[in-house]
Amino acid sequence: MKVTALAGEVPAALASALAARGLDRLHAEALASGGAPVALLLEPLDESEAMALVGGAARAGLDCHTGDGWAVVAGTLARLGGLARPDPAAPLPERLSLALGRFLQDRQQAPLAWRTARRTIPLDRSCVVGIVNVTPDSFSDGGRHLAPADALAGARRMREAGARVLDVGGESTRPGAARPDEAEELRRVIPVVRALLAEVGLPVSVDTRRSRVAEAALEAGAEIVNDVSGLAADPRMAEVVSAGGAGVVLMHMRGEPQTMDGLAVYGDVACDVAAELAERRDRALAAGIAADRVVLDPGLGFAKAPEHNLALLDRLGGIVALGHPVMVGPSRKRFLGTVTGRPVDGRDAATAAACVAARMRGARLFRVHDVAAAVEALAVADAVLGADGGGA
Ligand code: PMM
Repeated sequence: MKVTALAGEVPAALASALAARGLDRLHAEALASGGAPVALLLEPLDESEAMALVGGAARAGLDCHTGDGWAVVAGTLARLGGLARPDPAAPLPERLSLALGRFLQDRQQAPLAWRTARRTIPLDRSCVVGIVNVTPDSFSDGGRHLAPADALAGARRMREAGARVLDVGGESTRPGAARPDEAEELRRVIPVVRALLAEVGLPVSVDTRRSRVAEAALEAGAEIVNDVSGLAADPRMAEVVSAGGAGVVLMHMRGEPQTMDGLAVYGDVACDVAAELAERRDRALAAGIAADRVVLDPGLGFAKAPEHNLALLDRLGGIVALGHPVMVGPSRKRFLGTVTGRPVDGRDAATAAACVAARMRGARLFRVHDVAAAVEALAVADAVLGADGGGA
């Protein structure tokens, strides 16, 4: 059974009100976290499970709406905890209590750090990931970093501007782009990974769907694998990530970059993407990748129409609730052009704004081209959230 969070909000106001009235801060935050509103979609359900849920929700003081094979339960986190607790007088069917227990456990993990092959990256403040595309045809910066010397100069500027990770990619994943063969991808990526490690000193992530490229980059000293296919494109990828102890970004996409635009059909995009990412995450864990190495990404622009990207940013809480740090990559993408009317090279302010919107909904990592603009905007967002006890 799938349990999908429909909303997740910050109970910061409640914590502040309690703290201002004399409760110590930790106690106030613990109480306030129980007051967080939650709305869960549970499906598929059979009739007896739906009946049990209606009764259990009423006893726990939760709203419950049911239909053919599904139910939505809404209320506060504390009351949802009450529903999930075993009640000997009226036990919930096991499938239901297990699914609710898993949801509550995931949601509580709220990791504030990301383990990679070489360190733990703290995420108590926003982490900006600078994009180093070594491709001749990437949609926004294609060709700019093709020579290792140029990649290095760009990466140094990103470090000065506050990037904390560099993401190196040798394959353009824009819709319809032709794929380089493996040898060509290796030839583009590996010298740049080596040069960045030797000269820039930031953690390096490799943006690839090929296990051989990931493996060679990890051997060269990279510590994160950013796989836009969510480990689906190459059957050996999960093993390589697991064996290398690498951090991994599991991004949501459907199909291939060549076919994805035709697959942007969703019933409810935020629910569908969260559920599909949860499946990718479960497969990664089953392959031996440790949970604290996993970051999730909604894949803005990948099998998404402009309105899907906006809905995903607004309802990121459903992905955050899966219990892993969340990355977003809105940088210069078409949906920002649709909103602002700006061409690709005029979308950095819009990118920074999208990062802030995502930060307010709980994202912690931001993959961008213009690092300076995003770092500055996110410093303000972090300060605003920090002012209320840490935020999402
Ligand atoms: N977008 C692109 C490439 N890689 N990786 C992650 N994790 N998230 C993204 O949104 C993402 C990505 C495409 O953009 P680019 O061509 O400017 O790199």
